[in-house]
Amino acid sequence: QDLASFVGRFKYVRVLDSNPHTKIISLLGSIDGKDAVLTAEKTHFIFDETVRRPSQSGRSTPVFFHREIDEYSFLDGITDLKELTSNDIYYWGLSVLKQDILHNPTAKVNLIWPASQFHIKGYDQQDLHVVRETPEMYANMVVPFIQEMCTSERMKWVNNILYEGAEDDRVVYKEYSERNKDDGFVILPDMKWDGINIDSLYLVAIVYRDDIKSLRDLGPKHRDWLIKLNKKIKTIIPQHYDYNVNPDELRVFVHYQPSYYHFHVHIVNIRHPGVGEERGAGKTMLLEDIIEALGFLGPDGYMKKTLTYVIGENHELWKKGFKEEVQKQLEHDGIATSPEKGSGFH
Ligand code: M7G
Repeated sequence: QDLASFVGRFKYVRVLDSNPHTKIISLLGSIDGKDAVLTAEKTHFIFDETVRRPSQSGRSTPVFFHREIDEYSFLDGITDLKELTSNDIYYWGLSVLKQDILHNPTAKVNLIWPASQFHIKGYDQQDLHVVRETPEMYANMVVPFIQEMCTSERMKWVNNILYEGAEDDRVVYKEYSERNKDDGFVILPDMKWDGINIDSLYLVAIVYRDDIKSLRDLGPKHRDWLIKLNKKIKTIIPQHYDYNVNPDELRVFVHYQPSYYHFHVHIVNIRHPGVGEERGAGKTMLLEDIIEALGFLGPDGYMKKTLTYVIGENHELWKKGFKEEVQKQLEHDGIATSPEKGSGFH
C-alpha cells in the first residue's frame, strides 16, 4: 500500500480547484469507496550551477542546490523546442525538458486518504470574505470550534512526528528533553515541499508544548521563548542547507486560522511566491512581527486583539456565525453591501 498503488486505484469524481498561477490542481475522487483528495503541483525549474544571483552585499547566493545535476537544468535539459511565433525582437515557443524521478520530477503529488469533509472543503474552490475577528467572536465561536478540531484523530500526524518517529529520516533538527518539554521543537520538511529545489524550500517547526493552540494563545510571557526559537531557526536552517539559503532569505511565520491547532511555525524561502495563500484563506503573521507585538499588546497578548483576515465560505467558522458577523460589521461601519442599499456616498 503505497502512493503509487493508491493513485492507481483513484476513481475521479471532480476537479476541486485548478490554479494556473501556482500550477496546482486538486481532484476529488475515491479509493476503495472512501473519499480521497489528490493534488499535483508542477515542480520549479532547476538551474545550472553557474546561474548565480548577484547580491548587493557581495554575497553570492547560488540559486542552485544539487550541483551534480546540470543535465536536468533548464537550458541543458531542453530536449525539444518549437517556436510558436515571433514578432520583432520577441520569440515564443514550447519546450520539453529532461525529467527524472530523482533529480528533476515533473510534479509533486499529494494524497489525502481517507479524506474528511474538512479536507475536501479546504481544497474546494470557494468565495472568500474579509472578516474582523474580535476577541468576543474568538471566545464565542472560535474556541468551541478549536475544541472540535483538536481530536486525536485530526492531530495524529503531529503526534506521530513528535512521539512516534514518523518522518524521522527527514527531520532536520530536533531539540527535546523530558525535563524541558516546553522548549522542545522539531523542524522537518513540510508536506508542501518537493524536497529538491531550495528555491521552494518549505519547512515546518512543530513545538512539543501543547498549551498553545494558535496565535491567540500567545502572550508576553512567550516573548523570550519565541525570540529564542526564531534565532535557532535562522541559525540552524542556513547551516543545514550549506548556506544555499541565508537567514534573511527565510520567511518565518504562523497562520491564523491554521488548519491544525498545535503551535507550529512555517519556514519558507522568500523566493517562493504567494506562499501560504495558495488556498486563499487565512492570514500570514511573521514571527518577527508577533515578537514585536507581544512587547506592547498588554498582559493578554493576542487574546485582546482584533484580527482581520480572509475566510472562505467552506470554512466551518463561516457557517458558525462569521457570515452574520461580517454583515453586522459592514452595517456597523455604514458600508453598503449592494448598490440598492447605497449609503449616499457618491
Ligand atoms: P497550518 O498553518 O495549520 O495550515 O500548517 P495550512 O498551511 O495548511 O493552512 C500546517 C502545515 O503542516 C502545512 O504547511 C501542511 O502542509 C503541513 N503538514 C500537514 N500534514 C498533515 C503534514 C504531515 O503529515 N507531514 C508534514 N511534514 N507536514 C504536514
